[in-house]
Amino acid sequence: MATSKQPQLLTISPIANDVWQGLTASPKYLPAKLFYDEVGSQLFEQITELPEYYLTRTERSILEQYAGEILEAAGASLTLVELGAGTAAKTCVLIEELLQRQPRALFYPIDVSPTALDEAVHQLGRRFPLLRVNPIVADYTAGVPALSRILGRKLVLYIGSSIGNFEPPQAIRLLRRIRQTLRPGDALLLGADFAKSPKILLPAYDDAQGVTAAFNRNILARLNRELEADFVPEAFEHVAVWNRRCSRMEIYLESTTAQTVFLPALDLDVSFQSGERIHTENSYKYTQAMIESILRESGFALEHSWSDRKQWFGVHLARV
Ligand code: AVI
Repeated sequence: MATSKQPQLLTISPIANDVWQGLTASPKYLPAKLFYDEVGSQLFEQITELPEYYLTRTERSILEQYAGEILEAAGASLTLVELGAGTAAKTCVLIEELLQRQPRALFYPIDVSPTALDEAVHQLGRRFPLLRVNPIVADYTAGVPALSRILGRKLVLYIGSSIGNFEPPQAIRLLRRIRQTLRPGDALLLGADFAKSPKILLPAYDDAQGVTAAFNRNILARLNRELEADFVPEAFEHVAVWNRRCSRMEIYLESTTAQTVFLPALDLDVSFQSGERIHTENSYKYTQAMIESILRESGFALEHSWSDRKQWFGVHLARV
C-alpha cells in the first residue's frame, strides 16, 4: 500500500528574527525582552531581593507609605488596571487600601504570561474576596484596545520601573497608546527610577553575588537552548556602565576572547573580537523634568509625584 508523504513542517523560533537582527548588526545587540524566559524571570525575582538592587523595595516602601494619598488623588470608584502585572504581588498594598475606600473593586491585570495571571487570580481571590479579577493575556507594549471597553473610572498602574527599559521615543509611543484607551478623569500611576550617583547605580546592576551577571549571561544560554547555538556563556563578561549623557545604565556581554559562535537554527556564524560587546539592555534613569516631559508628550498631565526620603525612586500620578 502506498503511504502518503507527510509534508515537513519547518518551525521557526519566535525569537529567531530578533536574534538574527541583533547579532548581524554593528555594534551587536540583543533585545532586553529576551532576558525573560523561565530561568531569566526567576533570576530577575532574585535580583529584586538583592541588597544592591534598591529599586523594588524603594518603590514598595513608597506605595506602602502613600497608598492612601495615591488613591485619594486618583479619585473615587476606581477600577484598577495593571500593565505587565505578573503575579500582581506588588499591587496588593494598593488593592488593600482601595477596598477600605469602596465596598468592592474590579482589577484587570495584563500580562503575556498566562501562568503568572493564573497565580494572580488565585492569590488575590484568596486574599480579597470582594475583588473581581479579570485577567487579560496580552503584550501591553502593542497597546491594549480592550481597555477602552472597560466602564467606570480607571487607574492604570505601570509600576516596577519597566518604562526605563524603553528608549524614550518608544516609551512615549507606548504611553500614547495607553492614553488613547482612556477617558477624561482616568489616571496613570507610573513608577520610575530617578537618576542618581553611579556609586549607587553601578552595584545595583553589577551585584557582589553575580546574580545580575547570571541574568545577563542567561540570554546566551537561552540562545543555546532555543536556537541550538554553541555560546560558552562564561566566555562573556557582564559589564554595567553608567552613561551620564543619556541618563541610563547600559548592560553588555563582553567577549573575553576572539571566538566564533554558530547558531544552526539561523544558519549563522557570529564572530567576536576579544573585548567586543553585545549590548543587552538600557535602563533609563529619569529626572523629574524628563518624567514631566514624557507624560506631557503622551497626552497626560502630571498631577502629583511621591518619592522616598533619598529621592531614589518616584511614583507619579498623571491624568488624562
Ligand atoms: C525590569 N527592569 C525594570 C529592570 C531594570 O532595573 O531595568 C531589569 C534589570 N536589568 C538588570 N537588573 C534589572
